[in-house]
Amino acid sequence: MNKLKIAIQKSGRLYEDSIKLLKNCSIEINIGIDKLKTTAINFPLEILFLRDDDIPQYLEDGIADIGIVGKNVLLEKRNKIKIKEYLGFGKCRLSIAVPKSLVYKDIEDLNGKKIATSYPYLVKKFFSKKYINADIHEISGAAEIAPGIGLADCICDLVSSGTTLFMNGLKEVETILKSEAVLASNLDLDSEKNNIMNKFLFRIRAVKKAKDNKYILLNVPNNKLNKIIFSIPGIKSPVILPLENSECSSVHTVVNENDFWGIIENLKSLGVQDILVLPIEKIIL
Ligand code: PRT
Ligand code: ZN
Repeated sequence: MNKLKIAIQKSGRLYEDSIKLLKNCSIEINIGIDKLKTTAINFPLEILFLRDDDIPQYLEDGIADIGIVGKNVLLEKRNKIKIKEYLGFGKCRLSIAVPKSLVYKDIEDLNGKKIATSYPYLVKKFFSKKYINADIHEISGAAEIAPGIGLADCICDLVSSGTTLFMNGLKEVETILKSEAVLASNLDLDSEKNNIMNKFLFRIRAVKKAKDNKYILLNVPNNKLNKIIFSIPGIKSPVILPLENSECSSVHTVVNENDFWGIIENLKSLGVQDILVLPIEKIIL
């Protein structure tokens, strides 16, 4: 059987979560010492370990069929490949930052400034949309030190916690892109590889859905049952089971992480006390 080749980052910020994603999809791999490539034990998948910057080109050339990479890298590189799924990790933003001491009113203040970045294409596109005329200076990394050593007036780089900017005396003033890891694919997969990718995507979506939801169990007095069920938006109708205490029932349902605290507060205000919350491993709908 043909195997689907997936490219993941060899080491760095996306490595651990990419491996965890395979594991959560029940795909077992053994990582050898050389860590160049490996084959999954129980799924038709070959894993190639690469630098993240190389992944888009490998996908376009068909050396890898699918790959996990930051959306920031994909949009900067502009290879002919397709985003199949957003993966919810590696979240960051591509932002412009200026020295803290600079009084910044609005984007017009960037006119005529020299800006250091590893994302020249995205920065240029952003400036031309905003009619800003700035001097873009391409560097390959560590943009945050550029203003301090006199290389540039400001920078455009990835930010997650903001600590690096803070430590370098910089402040974030404009966000030009919100990014996260994505699963991207080559445009011309044959039908066999396409089938394997769809099976993999099916598992990824089940894992993602489970992560976004919680399973809750609560004991409810029967006279409040209708009111309480009405206040819980579950995935479908909740399960209601009788308890030994004939005045109460056990209600089981699934709630979305985003609605979770609101629902719990609501249930508490309705007098529900025993609430059990469980993580879900996978949801297949
Ligand atoms: O060796 P290789 O080329 O494969 O890796 P790399 O060093 O180029 O990339 P790596 O591992 O640093 O990042 C891989 C991907 O992770 C990026 O392309 C993003 O999609 C994503 N990501 C998420 C980040 C960050 N968060 C991030 N904070 N990538 C880099 N950073 C850096 C940023 O450049 C800055 O230096 O972290 C610093 C800022 O972090 P905070 O937390 O201080 O704001
Ligand atoms: Zn890189």
